[in-house]
Amino acid sequence: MKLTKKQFKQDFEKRLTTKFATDVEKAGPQETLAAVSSVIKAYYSKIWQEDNEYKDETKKKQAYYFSIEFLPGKMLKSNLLNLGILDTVRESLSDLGIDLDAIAQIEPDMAIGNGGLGRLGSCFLDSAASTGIPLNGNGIRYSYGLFKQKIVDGYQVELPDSWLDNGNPWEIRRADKAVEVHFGGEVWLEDDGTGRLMPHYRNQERVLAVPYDTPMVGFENTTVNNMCLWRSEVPKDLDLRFQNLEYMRQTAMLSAELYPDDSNYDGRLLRLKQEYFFVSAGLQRVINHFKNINKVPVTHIADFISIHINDTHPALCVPEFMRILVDEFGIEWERAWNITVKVMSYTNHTILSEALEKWPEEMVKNLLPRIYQIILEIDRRRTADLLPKVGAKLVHSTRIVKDGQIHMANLAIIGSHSTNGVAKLHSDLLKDVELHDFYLIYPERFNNKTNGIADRRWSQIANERLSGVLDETIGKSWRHNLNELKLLEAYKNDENTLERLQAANFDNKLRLAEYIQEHNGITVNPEAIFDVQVKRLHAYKRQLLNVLHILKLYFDIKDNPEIEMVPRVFIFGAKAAPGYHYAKSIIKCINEIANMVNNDKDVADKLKVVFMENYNVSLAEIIIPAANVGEQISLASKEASGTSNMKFMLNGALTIGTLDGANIEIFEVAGKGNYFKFGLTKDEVYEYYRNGNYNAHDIYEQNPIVHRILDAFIDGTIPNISAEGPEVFDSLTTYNDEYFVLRDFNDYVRAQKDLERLYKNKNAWAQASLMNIANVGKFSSDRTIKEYADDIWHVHEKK
Ligand code: CR1
Repeated sequence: MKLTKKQFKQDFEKRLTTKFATDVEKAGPQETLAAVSSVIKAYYSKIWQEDNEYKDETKKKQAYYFSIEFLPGKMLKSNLLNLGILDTVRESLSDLGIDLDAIAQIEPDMAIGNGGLGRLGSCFLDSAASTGIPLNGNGIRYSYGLFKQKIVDGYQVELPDSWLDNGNPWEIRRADKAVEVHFGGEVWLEDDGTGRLMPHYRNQERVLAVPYDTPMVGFENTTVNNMCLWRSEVPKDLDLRFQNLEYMRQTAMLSAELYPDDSNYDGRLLRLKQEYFFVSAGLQRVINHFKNINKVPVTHIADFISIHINDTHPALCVPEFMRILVDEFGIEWERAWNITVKVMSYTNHTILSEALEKWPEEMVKNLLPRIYQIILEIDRRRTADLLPKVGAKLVHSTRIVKDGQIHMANLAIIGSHSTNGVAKLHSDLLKDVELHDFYLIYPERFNNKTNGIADRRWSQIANERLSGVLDETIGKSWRHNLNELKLLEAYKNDENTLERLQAANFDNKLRLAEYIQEHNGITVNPEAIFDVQVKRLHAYKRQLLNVLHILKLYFDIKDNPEIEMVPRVFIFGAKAAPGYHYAKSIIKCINEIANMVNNDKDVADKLKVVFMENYNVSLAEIIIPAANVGEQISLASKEASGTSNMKFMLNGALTIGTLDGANIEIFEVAGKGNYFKFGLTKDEVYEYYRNGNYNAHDIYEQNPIVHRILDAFIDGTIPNISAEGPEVFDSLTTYNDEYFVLRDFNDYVRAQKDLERLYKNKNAWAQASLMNIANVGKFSSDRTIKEYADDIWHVHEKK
């Protein structure tokens, strides 16, 4: 949009008066932030309204991304950037003595997601809007987002994230579009007089679902899509019999809290309730909108909408959509089923078996009696249909209902026309191993969509220094199309460019060093290698492998304080699920090792270890641009894709990583010599599984370095881990090292040495860094979302 400084200042000052009864001089930072946001909202609202009208008039097909998590982070700068007014607003505010960056920093992160899965959803919504693809989000407006992590005495402590305390300037509450969602009670079927069986209900619990719309503003275009988040409330006309405290509490709880774990499942009823809540509310709204806009029979709905099931949490879309078509529109079963399969598509995000959702039949039956009947009927008809075609074995292994449980992934695959993984390796594993039986039955449904990132946030917003250098070197076309970064390759031997790229990174390191000084009280040397591992804490991600290597370096120094070594700062950021005991023990160990190393005089500044509290999207925006090295060291086959790996690459960090997830594709495009690869391949891992011949204890016995490092966990060398140390030690020895940490240790050390050697050669390192930036284009989520739009949803870009 076009905006002059004069206009903005006028709008801003007026807003301070009309909305906050104050002025530039007297306004506090919260008021300033609220007034700026409110003015920005007015700017995009017009575009939003027009785009909605355009969509309604053209009646083009739209896609809906159903996800129980989103992780947008802060929105102010991203909205400014996308509206094309970031510089104008920054300068205007600066004229008034206000620092935009300081104001932006106090906006709370919108953190209604756990990690990669939620962040991917937000990258997709950003990219869809920015490429003109009509894709809308549908989720839950949790009053409390992902917990805030505090480190107390080295331990993780969880504090509530009440992110809505000061209001949310971006959302619009649409009370007029509220719908009801029903739970429990009894259901029975009665002939409606025409021979059709219709459901009748008694004693159902009613919950009001109120939508809050948050705009997804496209980058310098006229598209504004919607992220609809549902809040649970008590219906205003509620029958007095239901108005008891327990019911009120439960209803409020429904949208109160994000489930703080994306990898373990402990069968909480509330979670199942949340899943049905946003699925039912979302589908009702989508279908209501379809009815209002299109004067065609609902049997044509697959030409107008696509519903995406993001991981299994929204898999109830399948039976709920069937319920609406069959019970409410009276469509005959077979026809309804064909429509449902056409409308639905599903993404799998992990092969970890503990994350595969299964719900006890009893629970589904009691909470969702009609949905339960529908699931049974889907399962019954499919079994009858397939038995003669594929045989009992395949039918059984792929059934939705078995062993007293409802298998949600099976429901999602069977009820949709597309199942995709999130990186080549992961999609292959789905076809060849994890979902092989499904692949035999429905080969045409399986496909791969390698993840991507909203590159504008991770470069233009998070790394203005680098962006500036890129503009000066290759022009600005890369800001619209990340593939244009390829132009940078021509400068691979240009010393001046290499220097400026490294200088930008150095400035970011200074910024991070300052943050670390302020928050951790640790002084780090900005000349050191900034070696970063930021992601959820999980055994399969192997933060522990990183830790063992740190201990190795520490002992090298202790043995020989004069040793030559490129100084290193190891930086961790990681939240552990509150109930994941082992992960929390690792956090404690990292913090105690950090204390030990950082305060050891022999070490001086050769080695520093920093655990950064409360890793989240906005902290990532400070850390990643300052990194030299990104650690992507999961056991091959376990990390479905990873997305921070792409963010590091975009910011010029080199990856040290295993052949896992999207690392493989990153290595392919970064080119030889520009990354550090180590460790078992997925085939080798599966070979061990087949043979059952991995023996971690042997490695402990036979490798003196490993022996010494592991002993440090139990012999008092590392202080204050008398409970956690033995736990870690046992996990690696007695319990045979589930994720092959010890098996990969030597090769990891080797790769780390290669890395150090390259870093000593400043020019060669800078070239490798440049090559990473130049070849990152593939990992823009603009590319990913276009593939979803073309291959799965068949929705089209606005021209
Ligand atoms: C995967 O672990 C992937 C993201 C987004 C995660 C990670 O490798 O990048 O999804 N899976 O696709 C997940 O959270 C519940 O599963």
